Amino acid sequence: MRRRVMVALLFGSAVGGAACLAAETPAEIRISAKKFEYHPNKVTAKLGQPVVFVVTSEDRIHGFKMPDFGLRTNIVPGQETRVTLTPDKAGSFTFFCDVFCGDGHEDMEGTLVVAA
Ligand SMILES: [Cu+2]
Repeated sequence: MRRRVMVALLFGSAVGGAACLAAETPAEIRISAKKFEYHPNKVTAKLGQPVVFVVTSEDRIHGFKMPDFGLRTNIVPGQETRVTLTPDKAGSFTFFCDVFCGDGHEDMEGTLVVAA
């Protein structure tokens, strides 16, 4: 009887610990870039909740720029680039490539929707 209570207590605290850990880990938004698009090109986040953009490139160096949040990085093939953002405003915001990558570069963009 006593042993059963111990097991229940241990299990309970383990589950509680995992839930706590999940709450502290920012959500990952994975975005892959290639001439001349991002995939996906529409992503969502929640106001005040930190997210990590994990961006990769399938072909060459691209840029990832989101002026509304003062965010930019290069996306280098063969590596994951991580950028953290805690959106402090709601709405639709454009991100785009700012490293010239050929004809069609100007159309290389996507949208972040921040829900309140
Ligand atoms: Cu480009």
